[in-house]
Amino acid sequence: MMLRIAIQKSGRLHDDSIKLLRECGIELNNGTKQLKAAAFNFPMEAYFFRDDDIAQYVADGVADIGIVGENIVQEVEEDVEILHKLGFGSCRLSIAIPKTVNYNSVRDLDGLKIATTYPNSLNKFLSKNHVSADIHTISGSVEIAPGIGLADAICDLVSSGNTLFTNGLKEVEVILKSEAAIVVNNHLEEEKKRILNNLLLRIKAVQTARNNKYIMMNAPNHQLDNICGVLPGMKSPTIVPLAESGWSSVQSVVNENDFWEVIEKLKSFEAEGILVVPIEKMIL
Ligand code: PRT
Ligand code: ZN
Repeated sequence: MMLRIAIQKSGRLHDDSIKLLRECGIELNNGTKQLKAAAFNFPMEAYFFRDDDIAQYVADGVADIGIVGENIVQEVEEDVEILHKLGFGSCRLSIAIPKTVNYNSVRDLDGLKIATTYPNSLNKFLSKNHVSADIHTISGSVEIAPGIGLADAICDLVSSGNTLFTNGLKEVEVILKSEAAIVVNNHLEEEKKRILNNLLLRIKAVQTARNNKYIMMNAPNHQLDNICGVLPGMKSPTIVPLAESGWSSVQSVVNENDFWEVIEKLKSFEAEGILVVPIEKMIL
């Protein structure tokens, strides 16, 4: 039995999707040029599609799971479950207007013509806010629509904001925030669920490892209590005596977010020779 995963054929999510699988120990055979590729060390088969089709193909059972932006899942309104967020492909779906136009509230969108490739998401947002605007669905290059007189406003994905800026537009409403996620067909067989759980365990191990560092240092014994106080570790820090009496080697795991703060405190507690190394996998 194989778990069939849909991945973007090329584009912003492709490389990170392949990289994530590789970090999970899953290598795809015969590259990504074909429509599909088998994994040679995991019961998985990858299918390569346009991102717009992935949620639908997963809902229809063409694939069992997929890696796709939440923005697509929202837009196509297919019957799939967003199971796990992956931390890449972050963006937001926003409404933007020419920067010279005044904007006070969502009411200012009333009566405007808004160009978008996300008509369903836009429609939902407008209805929720009791705004009636004319949604103009186009297939690409949304950002040039106001400049060429095709629309008064746009609704499009934004990440850095550069595209809006270079087209003289300003972001006025954020409709949704999105990142790449694992989406799943709602009627998976038990055996496929088992493979999926195995994959999820690996993905979580990779994500946890990315957020943590392994840290080693030498410390005078009279400071060990202080040092252990700032180093929670997985259970508690490992302490090994050094050959030189009165000194120990302390080893632990530190979260990326607290990292510099912890280092500062360790130094104030006379820690020396601090080594920090990346963790490849971390299973809690
Ligand atoms: O061929 P295919 O249909 O598969 O690819 P595509 O060209 O439709 O999609 P692609 O590869 O551009 O994007 C795939 C997914 O990446 C999207 O569905 C989002 O989930 C995610 N993503 C993240 C983005 C962006 N950031 C993004 N900035 N998708 C598109 N953009 C575009 C946006 O449409 C606008 O044109 O980038 C421009 C804005 O970027 P900034 O940085 O200038 O703000
Ligand atoms: Zn697309």
